[in-house]
Amino acid sequence: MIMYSQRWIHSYILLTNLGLYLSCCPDGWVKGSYSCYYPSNELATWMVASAKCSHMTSHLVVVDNADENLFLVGMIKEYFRAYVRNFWLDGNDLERKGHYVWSSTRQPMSYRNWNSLEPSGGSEDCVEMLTHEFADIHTRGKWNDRSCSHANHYICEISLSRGSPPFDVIG
Ligand SMILES: [Ca+2]
Ligand SMILES: [Ca+2]
Repeated sequence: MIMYSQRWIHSYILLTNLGLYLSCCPDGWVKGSYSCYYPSNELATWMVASAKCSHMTSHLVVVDNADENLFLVGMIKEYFRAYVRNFWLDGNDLERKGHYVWSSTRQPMSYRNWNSLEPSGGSEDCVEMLTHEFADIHTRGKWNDRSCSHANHYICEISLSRGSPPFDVIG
């Protein structure tokens, strides 16, 4: 349903290599306040999802605050019927058990939105957002640690340059 333009991605790579920054989003990406987001239709393990985002010069989504979390919930809701499972975020505790970091920055999570009784640990090392499975009006948008080999949807993120001119050019 959501497509991104390969040509646009290549232009983006070229621009970022030149040290320039984006103020608009590639085709098929959804524009937020500070980032572009790509919610996948396909299902993938956390590792594959992370690699897919890297391939698009992006990373799995890093959720910085409640506003961003709320935006993502709204974005998923808009295309709700296209999805069947939950969405991978960039977080995991693969390096140090119980020490959750954002994989792309290796920074600890300053904002967290765990569901009650989560993270439950054990063999569950990757962070998903509840949107479909285990999701109801109270838990939608909350986070759960889950086996990294589970097949989920995922959200990729590209940061927009901050302090860009106050106009939006979409596409
Ligand atoms: Ca973010
Ligand atoms: Ca869990």
